Amino acid sequence: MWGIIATWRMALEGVSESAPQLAAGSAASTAVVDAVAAVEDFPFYKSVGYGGLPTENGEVELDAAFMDGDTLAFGAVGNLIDIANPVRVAQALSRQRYNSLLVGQGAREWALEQGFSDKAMLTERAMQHYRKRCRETLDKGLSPYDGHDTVGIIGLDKQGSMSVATSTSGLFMKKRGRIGDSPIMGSGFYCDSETGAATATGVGEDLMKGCTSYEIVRRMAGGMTPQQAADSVVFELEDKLMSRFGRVGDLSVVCMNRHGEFGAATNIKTFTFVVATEKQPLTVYLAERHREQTCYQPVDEAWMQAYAARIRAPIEE
Ligand code: SD4
Repeated sequence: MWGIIATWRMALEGVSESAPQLAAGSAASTAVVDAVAAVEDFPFYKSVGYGGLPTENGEVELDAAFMDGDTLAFGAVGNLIDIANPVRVAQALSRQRYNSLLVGQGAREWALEQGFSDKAMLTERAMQHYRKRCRETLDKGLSPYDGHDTVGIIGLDKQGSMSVATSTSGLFMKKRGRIGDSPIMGSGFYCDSETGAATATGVGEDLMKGCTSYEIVRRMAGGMTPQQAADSVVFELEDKLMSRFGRVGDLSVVCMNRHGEFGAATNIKTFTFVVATEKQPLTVYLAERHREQTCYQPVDEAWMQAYAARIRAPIEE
């Protein structure tokens, strides 16, 4: 059995290249890292890698992670500036015995020492978004944190190995130095080939309160289906935060077990994910919340076209 599942429609191109490779027997680690790197490289995805949206200081600080479900080795970077593919740096760190999570200047220096390319990650288009948001925030008092999306991809290969990788520019207009859940093992991602893997997207500050990805994997190990684990973790965390913290942000997750069965859960209106397995052709699903349960259906052609137009539309400044 092989399978791959990813947060958000933006993963489609990367997943469509990695899925046939998994079908042909290649390793889950390569499949997820290559698919995430494809999202990082695409300039029109404004929340990951090149073209990602900046901090309130106008700098692009990127977070990424990789975890190998066979060995439980992980590597992660936070606030990485101007390195082409943060996810590849994270994977390289997972091969080190120590220093698994590096941030800021130290992460950048290590990446350069290892031969990763220096690349200016702030694009003119991202700056247009930034200038527009600065003005809107001044005019209308908008929350600077609206708008975000992290790519998280889980792979299962024919040898039974699983891996997960994440990458994000984090929340738009975040403070310099702020790190979300995406490079934090157990919150933004977790993977154990003996059970399965999970990855999250949404407001990192809230996802971390539930150690969301670890908790999903733990529930799958306890016998829940991936869908039960995803729904129960997301909705219990939402209820808990509403009653004890008084508010809750966006929480969305995808997961897959070692048999290639998958689940997705969200507390928002439109969460998309991409999945392909030996049994299921490549599909983009639109997930919606129905009370304490997440339902999903494939997106239609009109949706895909509207999406393509939206991400490339000129930004009116
Ligand atoms: C963060 N979880 O930095 C990320 C942002 C995100 O969908 O996923 N947005 O908090």
